[in-house]
Parts: sequence; structure tokens; C-alpha cells
Amino acid sequence: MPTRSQKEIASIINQFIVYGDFLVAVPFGFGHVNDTFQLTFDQGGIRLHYTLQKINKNVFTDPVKVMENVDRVTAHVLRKIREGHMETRKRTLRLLRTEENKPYVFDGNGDCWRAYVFVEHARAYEVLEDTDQAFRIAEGFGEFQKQLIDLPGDRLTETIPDFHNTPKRIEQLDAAIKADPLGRAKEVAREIDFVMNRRAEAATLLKLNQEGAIPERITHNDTKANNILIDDLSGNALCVLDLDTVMPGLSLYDFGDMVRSATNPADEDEINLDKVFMRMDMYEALVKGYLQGAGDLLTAAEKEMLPFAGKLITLEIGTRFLADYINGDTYFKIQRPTQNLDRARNQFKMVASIEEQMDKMKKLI
Ligand code: GN1
Ligand code: MG
Repeated sequence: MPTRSQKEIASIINQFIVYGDFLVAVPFGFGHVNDTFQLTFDQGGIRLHYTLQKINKNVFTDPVKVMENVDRVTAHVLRKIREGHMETRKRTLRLLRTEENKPYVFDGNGDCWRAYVFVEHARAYEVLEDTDQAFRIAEGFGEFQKQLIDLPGDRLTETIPDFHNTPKRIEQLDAAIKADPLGRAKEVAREIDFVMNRRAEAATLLKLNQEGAIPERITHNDTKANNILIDDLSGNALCVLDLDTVMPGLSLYDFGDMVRSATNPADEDEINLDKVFMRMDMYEALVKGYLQGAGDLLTAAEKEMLPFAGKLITLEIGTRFLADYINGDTYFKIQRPTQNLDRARNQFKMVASIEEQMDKMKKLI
């Protein structure tokens, strides 16, 4: 959990335009990368919440570009919602701004901070409860992709280049094994083999894109189930979170990450692997929800690759966890020593479960 003094937090949030008095900040959420706080303000006797986040500068080396993307994307989504005469409430993140109209501030350590209106009476689920939730999160992420097809202006900045380049992610694992700074590679020979045995498939989606069979789109790139808020009252998936990696990408990696995260009945770092498997009914709900949300956008080639996408990104994220474990946990935050290895094993169990059910998954499409 991130620790910061209340005074430090106050000095940051007070650089944004907020009409109230800061009361208290508490750490919030389960992100592996940025530090998030929920802030309480008193405004004329009413308690209000805001979200304050410190962008991880090791991961996002150009936070100003990240914030340019986020600003453009949230403004566009708001415009689209208004054009569609839908209720705007809670449907997109709303950035706070400074007196100079900037949506971020830098602190004395060179860290970049941003703040959002806190979305009340809605929550992000680590593990989904039922197929209805799966349908709705897939619909929500699908709609988000559709909202962004006509984003005006230049191509968005690639905030992390090659983010979903699966072959490169495996090359990063090669490099980790070679460097092996803590001598951990020998303990994870089985996990390494698991990845290497699947290496030949890693370029499948990139190749289809290079051949022109599947298009580049603006995608979210981090569509795990807990990156969208489900409204407590309506049950609708309303508000897409974690917009730092919204950039040019392939829709299939977005759908795949929903399969990875939403069909798993256990936490991403669950160590009892008997509890970890791909739930077919959840998968079916994801397909339906995604087609409902993004449907007419998708080409036949994209639809055909939906089942494979789930497998590929799960392998990719598992590969990243494994490489980070070997590297000594320099990227993903951990709360216990073997957590990244546990996460990797969990992902590989998911890959194996998807492989077992691949025929059924394909039939469904
Ligand atoms: C990170 O920030 P968070 O926890 O939503 C990571 C994703 C991984 C995910 C795995 C910028 O997402 O790519 O899929 O962990 N984000 C970044 O849980 O690397
Ligand atoms: Mg997140």
C-alpha cells in the first residue's frame, strides 16, 4: 500500500481546483502499477470524495503524454455520451484541472499526479460474481472501443511501446533468464518451458495485423475486469478506468484480457490452482456482451480470433509476471515474496484450461 503523509497529499491536491477543505486521504484499490488514494473533502458541510493518483514513472516514462491521451479520451467519451443523449453521470472519468488548466501536477520528486471525481455507489470487482456481470463488463469495454473510433486529432501516443507485442514479451523473459540477478531461473524451469513451448504462436495476432487481416484501432489495452466500474444500483458497467494505456492496438488483446480476468473464479494470485480455470459460462457471457457493445465494429477475422485472443494474452501476462519474478520484482507491486511467481503460475493454469476448452470456445463463435 502506498504511504504518503496527509500533508504531502494536501499540498498536491490543493494545486487542483477543488471547492472544499481537504480532510483525509486513504490508500485505495488494487492496481499493480500506480499509487491510488481516495480523498475526502468537506464542501459547505457536504462530504465529497476525489481520487488522487501518482503515475508510476518507472513504467510511464512520459507522464505528460499519458495525460494528454487521457484528457483527449475522457473528453471525447463525454462528448459521445452527450451526443447519444445518455445520462452522463458516472459514465466516464472526469479529470480535475489546475488554475493553469492542466490535468496534472508534478511534485518535488518529479512524480506526476492526477485527480478525478470519485465515482460513488459503483465498484470494481476483482472476481466477477455472475454471468450478468461478465456480459456487462464486456459490453462496457466494447462500447468504449466503439466510442473511440472517431477520436479527432493525431494518433494517440504509444505510452508503452510494444505493450502487447507478445514475441517481444517472450524476448524480455529470455533477457531475464540470461541476467538472472537473484538466481531464480533454475527454480522456475517448468514455468519457463511452459512459455517456450508456446512461443511459435506468440506472433499470430501481430502477423494478422501486418497482413492487413485485422485492423489497428484505439484500444484500452488493460481490460481486466477490475478496470471498469459496475454501478451498485443498475448493475451496468459504466465507467472505464485505468486509461494510461489507451492507445493504438488490437481489439483482440482487449477481449482476450477480459477472458483472462473475468472467467477466472479465483484471484489473479491464488495459489491453489485447483480453484483456477476458465469458466465457460462466463466466456459465453463475455462474447455476447462484447458483440453487443462493439459488435458492428468487428470484422469477421476479428470475431474468428476471439477464443485464441484469450489464450494469447493470458500467456503474455503470465510471461511478464514470470520475467518480473526472475528480475527481482522490479515492475509489478508485490505484497509477498513469491507473489509474481504465484501470479505467473495462475496465468499458466488459465492458459492450460483455455487450451482444454478451445474447441468448445470456437464452436460458440
Ligand atoms: C497492470 O495497473 P493494473 O494493475 O490495472 C498492468 C497490466 C497487467 C495487469 C495484470 C501498465 O495493470 O498490463 O495486465 O497489471 N499495467 C501495466 O494484473 O503494465
Ligand atoms: Mg487497474
